[in-house]
Amino acid sequence: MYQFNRDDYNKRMEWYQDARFGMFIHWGLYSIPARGEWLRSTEEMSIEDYQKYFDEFDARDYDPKKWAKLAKEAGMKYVVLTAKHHDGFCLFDSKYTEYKATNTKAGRDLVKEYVDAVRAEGLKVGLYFTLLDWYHEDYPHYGDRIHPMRNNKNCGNENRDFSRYVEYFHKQVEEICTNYGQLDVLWFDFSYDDMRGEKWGATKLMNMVRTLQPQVIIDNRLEASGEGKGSLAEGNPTPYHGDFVSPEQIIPPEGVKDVNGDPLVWEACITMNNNWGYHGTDKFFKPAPMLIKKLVECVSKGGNMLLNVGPDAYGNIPEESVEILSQIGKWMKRNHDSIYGCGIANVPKPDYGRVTRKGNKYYFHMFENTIGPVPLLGLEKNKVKKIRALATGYEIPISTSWVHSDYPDIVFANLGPNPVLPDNIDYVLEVEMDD
Ligand code: H57
Repeated sequence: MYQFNRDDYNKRMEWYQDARFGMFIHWGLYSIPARGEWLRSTEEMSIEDYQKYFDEFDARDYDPKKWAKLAKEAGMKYVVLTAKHHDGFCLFDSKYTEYKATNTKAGRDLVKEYVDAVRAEGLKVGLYFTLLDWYHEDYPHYGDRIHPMRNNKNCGNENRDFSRYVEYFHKQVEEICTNYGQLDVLWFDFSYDDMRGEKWGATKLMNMVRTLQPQVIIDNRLEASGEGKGSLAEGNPTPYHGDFVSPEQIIPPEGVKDVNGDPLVWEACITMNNNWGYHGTDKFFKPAPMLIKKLVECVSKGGNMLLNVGPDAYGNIPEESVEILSQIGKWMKRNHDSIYGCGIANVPKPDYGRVTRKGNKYYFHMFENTIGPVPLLGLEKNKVKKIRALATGYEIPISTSWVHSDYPDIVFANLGPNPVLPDNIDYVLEVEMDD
């Protein structure tokens, strides 16, 4: 039986909290209609009408080595791929269903190739697995809040046996935890209404997962969001509590804390445009400079960012995403010391940006310049050892200007006469303090 242990937990979470930046990949049959991964639900589409995408799916350009390289070059440390999304279609070769990539024109286990490729790049391997299943006949149809057949009276639930469904998906999770070597992240999605906790057989499921993959890091979605923030603080979470909080499409305004106000581990998952699965007309991509600042925001609040891409029908990551990732990578290359292994700095947030910290190094992220010398709030004046421009390593002097004589306790940096920052996205000052 799995028993929570604080030391094991801290150890398990080390790489994950150092990593800070990962890639989410949503890919499946829904990438062909290209109207988002929920189209079966939003359009109340039947399995029969969806079948044409199964018949067509050929993964023509699928090359997970390319995905992994892209993630690595963007500075990401881990990748999470949808092994199965709500439509029930499996990218992996499950022996418990026919509804899988192996039986399409793709004709092979796509998850196998993915885990190999991601590992080969030295990245941590994550798999997403949905708790919902709109294909399985024992999953509630009529009257469920989101099932495609929720309004179809002919899809009543009289002959459905939910326990059969639970057994089915537990078996699939067992396959995932058995057939692909060591997994680093397992991302369950999601609980709602009474579909939560023991309804999913959560204790049994987690005991199995923890036995098969003792080191795997698991999200918190076997519970509904917001549940269980006290239990980790008290050291007696439910076995299915999970290892991190998973805010979706939001960066928590004040980070995530337990009932005692102590920081919890969290990861914000964010789409690059406004859809997880490939979307043909959603071109509302977040600019790279914005995403860099949002990553910094996550780290400054003690969290990770899991940034999504939605490969197209053939398996190609959209051009827009590739371009954005390469811009992020360019910044990361010079500034990753202010991200990896960093967290909450416990100094006031400056007007011009944010602060991250690793041990005795503070990273002052400047999203815009100040008028005159740059205040480094929260630092003890006589303990500053040196200040460097992180991207280039050059020395930044402490300011001795008369203009801040009214603020004798604040350390100011002197960036020189140019009002334009050398990096107009995020110029990072690395401040090393005496131990
Ligand atoms: O896989 C991606 C992301 C990581 N989670 C999935 C999405 O497809 C969506 C999960 N939640 C979305 C959502 C938004 C509003 C509520 C759910 C009944 C229960 C919840 C709702 C309706 Fe809605």
